Amino acid sequence: MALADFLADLDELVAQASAAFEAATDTEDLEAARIEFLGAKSGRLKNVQKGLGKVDKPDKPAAGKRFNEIKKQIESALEDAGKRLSAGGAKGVAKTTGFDPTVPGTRPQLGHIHPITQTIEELTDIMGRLGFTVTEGPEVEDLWHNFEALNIPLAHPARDPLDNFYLATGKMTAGVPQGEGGWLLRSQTSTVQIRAMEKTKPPVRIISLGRVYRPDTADATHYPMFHQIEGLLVDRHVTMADLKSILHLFASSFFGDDVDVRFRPSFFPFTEPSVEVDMSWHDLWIEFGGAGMVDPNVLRSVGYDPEEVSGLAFGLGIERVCARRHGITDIREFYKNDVRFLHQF
Ligand code: FA5
Repeated sequence: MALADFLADLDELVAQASAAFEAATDTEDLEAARIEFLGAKSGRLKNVQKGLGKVDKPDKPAAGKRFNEIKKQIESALEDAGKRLSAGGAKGVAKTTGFDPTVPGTRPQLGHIHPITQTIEELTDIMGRLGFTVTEGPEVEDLWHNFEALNIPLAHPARDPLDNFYLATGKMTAGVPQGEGGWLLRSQTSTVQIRAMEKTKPPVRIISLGRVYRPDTADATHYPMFHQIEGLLVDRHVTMADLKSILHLFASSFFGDDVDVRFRPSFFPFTEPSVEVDMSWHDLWIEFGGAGMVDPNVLRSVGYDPEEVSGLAFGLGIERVCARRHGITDIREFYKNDVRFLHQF
């Protein structure tokens, strides 16, 4: 092979390699060009090198020298192109692979516990420390547990179909189930008092937290589905003083020491005497629920002897407790599922 041909091949190669490296717009392009020209196995420089062996013997030193020069030129053109691309910074890299390890990661969006559930967990914890264990009851309830056993007789206005979600599972008259098999969505967690006492002999010290349903029109303090926490303590010598101190401990554990609890005389068929429970926190009194001493008729309905034991019971609205704690003025916010609202808790 003539020296001139070999040198011409080298010149062409360096021109083409430099052009390819300069044309590379990202590191992938550049790597492909590197492999094409400098690839160890079948790169084009390697192929031209094979021609070196065929150059006439006297011309070999000159050919070899020129080959080494060209090789260096191509390598430095590659290096320059690499520097040019990395000077483009994160942008250049991101364009090539779609991944830039220098950019801070985006945090995955994590859901978190709904404020009502958080409140339920906290109330459970507080009452647990006062020795109350959690009992659950069904949300679809029979008439015995929702009314009869709670001393709410058939003609009582609390049974009005306008105040209850009856299920049309049997014979209905004027929206009210007739006979034994009537069912409804429970209107209060007091049903669980009965279920707990039916299962155990005194002493009883339980709480129950869950959903209840009433056809109330939704407004700032009412929702047709809401949550209550029910508490029941039955033992010898339980008094109103115990009721008040338990509710006070409960309120101060949840709100802080600057909370006040007051009782207003009231009426519930299943407690005697009965009270409305108000709590004041930061100078604002709010009604949280009802309470009282378990009516002897209720104790009798589950086979307890009211001469032997007495009981205290209370039922508080969890939405109201949670709203007051967080300064929420409309409980409907809890159920709009607006994540901007829910993310605050
Ligand atoms: C009762 O439900 C009784 N079972 C409470 C009770 C238990 C009394 C044990 C005696 C012994 P009342 O209907 O007042 O009581 O409801 C209690 C609380 O539930 C209310 O004070 C209020 O905080 C909450 N509440 C009632 N209706 C709604 C509603 N529609 N939406 C949100 N919260 C409500």
